[in-house]
Amino acid sequence: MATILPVAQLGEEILALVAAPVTESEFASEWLEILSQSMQATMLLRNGVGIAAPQIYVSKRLIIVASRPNLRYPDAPNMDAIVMINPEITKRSIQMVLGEEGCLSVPDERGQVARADQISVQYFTLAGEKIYQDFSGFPARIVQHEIDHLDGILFVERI
Ligand code: K3U
Ligand code: ZN
Repeated sequence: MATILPVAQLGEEILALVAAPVTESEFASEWLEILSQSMQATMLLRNGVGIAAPQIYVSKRLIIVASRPNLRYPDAPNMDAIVMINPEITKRSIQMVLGEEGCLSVPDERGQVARADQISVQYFTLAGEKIYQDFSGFPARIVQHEIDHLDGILFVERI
């Protein structure tokens, strides 16, 4: 069974750091597998739709994105959780959209954030396979929010 991890809260130093890339020797490792399972279990327990490694006190470039329909985004797609390692946005639409965000690290606060409506992302899987994938709407918003965590940025700084 995966371990539920504590989530770093607003004001803690780790959330302001730029996270280090996952190295080639870490791909396909037991450590990365266990880390991603614990992140996913923690995200699900807290009812989140995403999580980034720095939020559980690991300053590494790994995120999980798990869109599902919710009160604010009833038409959001129900996606299997995607683990993205060293994700990079390679293209973003000029079109920006305002949408509500929350954060497991910022309790009881929601806000309207402008994000690119469509993005192209390059990332690696746990096995080290390089993936190119396009996202739009709510999933694109989650990806941008989580990559911000890797760069030490919280959504409240974008309101
Ligand atoms: O499910 C949440 C939610 C909040 C506002 C609108 C829609 C859904 C809880 S907050 C959440 O899941 C964060 C998780 C975090 F903080 F760990 F990254 C992800 C997120 C929610 C909404 C927009 C973008 C990202
Ligand atoms: Zn967050």
